[in-house]
Amino acid sequence: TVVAPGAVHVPGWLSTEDQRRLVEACREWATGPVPMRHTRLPRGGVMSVRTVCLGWHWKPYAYTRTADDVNGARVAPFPAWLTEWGRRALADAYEDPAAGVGYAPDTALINFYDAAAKMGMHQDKDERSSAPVVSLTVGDSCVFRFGNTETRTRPWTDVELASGDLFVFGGESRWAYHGVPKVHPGTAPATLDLTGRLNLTLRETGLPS
Ligand code: MD5
Ligand code: FE
Repeated sequence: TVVAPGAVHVPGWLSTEDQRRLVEACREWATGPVPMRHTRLPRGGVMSVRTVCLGWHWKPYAYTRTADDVNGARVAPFPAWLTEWGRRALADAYEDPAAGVGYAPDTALINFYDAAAKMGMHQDKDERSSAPVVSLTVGDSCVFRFGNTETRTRPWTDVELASGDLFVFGGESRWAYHGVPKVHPGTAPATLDLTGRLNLTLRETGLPS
């Protein structure tokens, strides 16, 4: 479903097997060199989601290779199989085999939402690349709020994102305000053995490797 120019929602994109693989990988990354945790914001706030990053560490509001606020460790590498998933995601969402060619995401932000977690309306503008963001959801479903590029207020479109869904944000949608106002607790497929929602976003930072 095309939600806006460049913004495409593909429900049920991940097979059950791939969802399980992703949950298993997230469990390992969550206890990796820089453990999953609530990010502290420079103005004193604490994010309600818990985050672990691959490739680059997202230190609000910049990317670094190490997480000095935690333990100074270098983050786990961005795996080649996620690059392949990202290329396949773009080709499928844009129904164009060429759309994924050359896509080279170098960071993944993995956000874990418990029943109370939310993400306020924001733009993702810490990347210097205008390449699309690939978003994958596993676990509980949620309300995803897709806004506009001008303001963090209406007009917006609320979309239900469920386990296995793909969302691609490219073109002008890359810079739209967006957020997650609500998670639906207990809606994860039983086979995942997961309480809560995991969201992975694949991005190109545009930074020198
Ligand atoms: C989530 N995560 O569901 C969302 C999915 C984040 C974040 O917002 O920053 O970790 S990513 C949604 C996204 C990315 C880039 C552009 C747009 C949406 N957009 O234009 O709507 O946890
Ligand atoms: Fe975002």
